[in-house]
Amino acid sequence: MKDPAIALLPAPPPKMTLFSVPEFRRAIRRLMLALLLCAIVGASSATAATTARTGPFFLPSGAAAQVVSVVPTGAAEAGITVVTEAVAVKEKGPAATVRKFGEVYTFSPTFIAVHRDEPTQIEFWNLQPDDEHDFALIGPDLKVLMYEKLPPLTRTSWVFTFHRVGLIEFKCLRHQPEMSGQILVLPPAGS
Ligand SMILES: [Cu+2]
Repeated sequence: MKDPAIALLPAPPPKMTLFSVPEFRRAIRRLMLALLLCAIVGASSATAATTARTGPFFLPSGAAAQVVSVVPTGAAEAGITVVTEAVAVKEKGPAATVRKFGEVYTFSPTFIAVHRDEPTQIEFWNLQPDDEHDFALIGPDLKVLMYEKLPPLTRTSWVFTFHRVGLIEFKCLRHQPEMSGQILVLPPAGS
Protein backbone atom coordinates (compact mmCIF):
# COMPACT_ATOMS: atom_id res chain seq x y z
CA MET A 1 0.00 0.00 0.00
CA LYS A 2 1.20 3.50 -0.85
CA ASP A 3 1.67 5.82 2.09
CA PRO A 4 -1.22 8.34 1.77
CA ALA A 5 1.03 11.09 3.14
CA ILE A 6 3.40 10.60 0.13
CA ALA A 7 0.47 10.65 -2.29
CA LEU A 8 -0.43 14.12 -1.03
CA LEU A 9 3.06 15.55 -1.74
CA PRO A 10 3.43 17.58 -4.97
CA ALA A 11 5.10 15.74 -7.85
CA PRO A 12 8.87 16.40 -7.91
CA PRO A 13 10.08 18.71 -10.69
CA PRO A 14 11.48 16.97 -13.79
CA LYS A 15 15.18 16.17 -13.32
CA MET A 16 17.33 18.95 -14.87
CA THR A 17 20.60 18.10 -16.57
CA LEU A 18 23.03 20.48 -18.24
CA PHE A 19 21.98 19.08 -21.62
CA SER A 20 18.35 20.06 -21.01
CA VAL A 21 19.40 23.77 -21.08
CA PRO A 22 18.64 24.93 -24.66
CA GLU A 23 21.69 27.27 -24.79
CA PHE A 24 23.96 24.37 -23.89
CA ARG A 25 22.42 22.17 -26.60
CA ARG A 26 22.87 24.95 -29.19
CA ALA A 27 26.51 25.44 -28.13
CA ILE A 28 27.18 21.69 -28.52
CA ARG A 29 25.54 21.71 -31.99
CA ARG A 30 27.73 24.67 -33.05
CA LEU A 31 30.84 22.93 -31.73
CA MET A 32 29.99 19.72 -33.63
CA LEU A 33 29.44 21.73 -36.83
CA ALA A 34 32.76 23.55 -36.38
CA LEU A 35 34.55 20.23 -35.83
CA LEU A 36 32.92 18.76 -38.94
CA LEU A 37 33.98 21.80 -41.01
CA CYS A 38 37.53 21.51 -39.70
CA ALA A 39 37.60 17.83 -40.65
CA ILE A 40 36.33 18.59 -44.18
CA VAL A 41 38.76 21.49 -44.72
CA GLY A 42 41.62 19.40 -43.31
CA ALA A 43 40.78 16.45 -45.55
CA SER A 44 40.49 18.59 -48.69
CA SER A 45 43.76 20.43 -48.05
CA ALA A 46 45.47 17.08 -47.39
CA THR A 47 44.07 15.84 -50.71
CA ALA A 48 45.38 18.97 -52.47
CA ALA A 49 48.80 18.46 -50.90
CA THR A 50 48.99 14.82 -51.95
CA THR A 51 47.89 15.74 -55.48
CA ALA A 52 50.90 18.05 -55.75
CA ARG A 53 53.37 15.64 -54.08
CA THR A 54 52.98 12.27 -52.47
CA GLY A 55 53.92 11.63 -48.87
CA PRO A 56 56.63 13.57 -47.11
CA PHE A 57 58.70 14.16 -50.26
CA PHE A 58 59.53 17.67 -51.44
CA LEU A 59 61.98 19.79 -53.40
CA PRO A 60 63.48 23.02 -51.99
CA SER A 61 61.12 25.97 -51.78
CA GLY A 62 61.04 29.29 -49.94
CA ALA A 63 64.18 29.84 -47.83
CA ALA A 64 65.61 26.44 -48.91
CA ALA A 65 65.49 27.54 -52.58
CA GLN A 66 67.78 30.45 -51.62
CA VAL A 67 70.40 27.82 -50.73
CA VAL A 68 69.82 25.43 -53.62
CA SER A 69 67.35 25.20 -56.46
CA VAL A 70 66.45 21.77 -57.75
CA VAL A 71 64.55 20.84 -60.88
CA PRO A 72 63.84 17.33 -62.22
CA THR A 73 65.29 18.07 -65.66
CA GLY A 74 67.10 20.91 -67.39
CA ALA A 75 70.37 22.01 -68.94
CA ALA A 76 73.37 21.15 -66.76
CA GLU A 77 77.02 22.17 -66.97
CA ALA A 78 78.29 19.23 -64.89
CA GLY A 79 77.09 15.74 -64.13
CA ILE A 80 77.74 13.21 -61.40
CA THR A 81 76.43 9.68 -60.87
CA VAL A 82 75.97 8.44 -57.32
CA VAL A 83 75.23 4.75 -56.72
CA THR A 84 73.89 3.03 -53.63
CA GLU A 85 76.19 0.20 -52.52
CA ALA A 86 75.32 -2.68 -50.24
CA VAL A 87 78.17 -3.11 -47.75
CA ALA A 88 76.64 -5.78 -45.51
CA VAL A 89 73.12 -7.01 -46.17
CA LYS A 90 70.98 -9.91 -45.09
CA GLU A 91 71.08 -11.50 -48.57
CA LYS A 92 74.87 -11.60 -48.84
CA GLY A 93 76.20 -11.12 -45.31
CA PRO A 94 78.62 -11.27 -43.70
CA ALA A 95 76.01 -12.59 -41.25
CA ALA A 96 78.05 -11.62 -38.18
CA THR A 97 78.33 -8.02 -39.48
CA VAL A 98 74.60 -7.79 -40.19
CA ARG A 99 73.88 -9.20 -36.71
CA LYS A 100 76.13 -6.59 -35.12
CA PHE A 101 75.40 -3.50 -37.29
CA GLY A 102 72.15 -4.29 -39.11
CA GLU A 103 72.15 -3.89 -42.91
CA VAL A 104 74.79 -1.38 -44.00
CA TYR A 105 74.64 0.65 -47.21
CA THR A 106 76.64 3.55 -48.53
CA PHE A 107 76.42 6.16 -51.24
CA SER A 108 79.33 6.10 -53.67
CA PRO A 109 80.85 8.65 -53.94
CA THR A 110 80.16 10.17 -50.54
CA PHE A 111 81.96 13.40 -51.33
CA ILE A 112 80.98 15.66 -54.21
CA ALA A 113 82.41 19.04 -55.17
CA VAL A 114 80.31 21.44 -57.23
CA HIS A 115 80.63 25.07 -58.25
CA ARG A 116 78.26 27.71 -57.00
CA ASP A 117 75.64 28.77 -59.55
CA GLU A 118 76.65 25.97 -61.95
CA PRO A 119 73.67 23.73 -62.74
CA THR A 120 74.86 20.21 -61.88
CA GLN A 121 72.94 17.06 -62.64
CA ILE A 122 73.27 14.41 -59.98
CA GLU A 123 71.87 11.03 -60.95
CA PHE A 124 71.28 8.42 -58.27
CA TRP A 125 71.24 4.74 -59.14
CA ASN A 126 69.55 2.62 -56.53
CA LEU A 127 71.25 -0.69 -57.32
CA GLN A 128 69.23 -2.71 -54.80
CA PRO A 129 66.33 -4.72 -56.22
CA ASP A 130 64.28 -4.62 -53.03
CA ASP A 131 65.58 -1.78 -50.87
CA GLU A 132 64.25 1.73 -51.00
CA HIS A 133 66.68 4.52 -50.25
CA ASP A 134 66.03 8.22 -49.96
CA PHE A 135 67.89 11.46 -50.35
CA ALA A 136 67.75 14.26 -47.82
CA LEU A 137 69.78 17.39 -48.38
CA ILE A 138 70.65 19.04 -45.07
CA GLY A 139 71.54 22.74 -44.96
CA PRO A 140 74.18 24.36 -42.71
CA ASP A 141 71.53 25.08 -40.04
CA LEU A 142 70.47 21.40 -40.10
CA LYS A 143 67.24 22.23 -41.97
CA VAL A 144 66.14 19.59 -44.46
CA LEU A 145 66.26 21.42 -47.80
CA MET A 146 64.75 18.61 -49.84
CA TYR A 147 63.68 15.04 -49.29
CA GLU A 148 63.00 12.57 -52.07
CA LYS A 149 62.83 8.81 -52.42
CA LEU A 150 65.17 6.65 -54.46
CA PRO A 151 63.10 3.61 -55.43
CA PRO A 152 64.71 0.16 -55.94
CA LEU A 153 66.44 -0.46 -59.29
CA THR A 154 65.73 3.08 -60.44
CA ARG A 155 67.74 5.99 -61.78
CA THR A 156 66.56 9.25 -60.23
CA SER A 157 68.11 12.56 -61.20
CA TRP A 158 67.77 16.25 -60.54
CA VAL A 159 69.62 19.35 -61.65
CA PHE A 160 70.96 21.17 -58.61
CA THR A 161 72.12 24.78 -58.58
CA PHE A 162 73.77 25.68 -55.30
CA HIS A 163 73.69 29.39 -54.53
CA ARG A 164 76.05 29.56 -51.54
CA VAL A 165 79.62 28.45 -51.07
CA GLY A 166 80.02 25.94 -48.24
CA LEU A 167 79.37 22.42 -47.11
CA ILE A 168 76.03 20.63 -47.39
CA GLU A 169 75.28 17.16 -46.06
CA PHE A 170 73.19 14.50 -47.73
CA LYS A 171 71.72 11.43 -46.13
CA CYS A 172 69.55 8.41 -46.73
CA LEU A 173 67.35 8.71 -43.66
CA ARG A 174 66.53 5.00 -43.74
CA HIS A 175 70.13 3.96 -43.28
CA GLN A 176 71.69 6.19 -40.70
CA PRO A 177 74.33 7.01 -39.72
CA GLU A 178 76.40 5.26 -42.36
CA MET A 179 74.59 6.26 -45.57
CA SER A 180 75.70 9.91 -45.60
CA GLY A 181 77.80 12.22 -47.73
CA GLN A 182 78.88 15.80 -48.26
CA ILE A 183 78.63 18.29 -51.08
CA LEU A 184 81.26 21.02 -51.06
CA VAL A 185 80.07 24.09 -52.95
CA LEU A 186 83.12 25.88 -54.35
CA PRO A 187 83.25 29.44 -55.71
CA PRO A 188 82.27 29.77 -59.39
CA ALA A 189 84.80 28.28 -61.80
CA GLY A 190 87.45 30.83 -62.84
CA SER A 191 86.70 33.22 -60.01
CU1 LIG B 1 69.34 3.91 -47.79
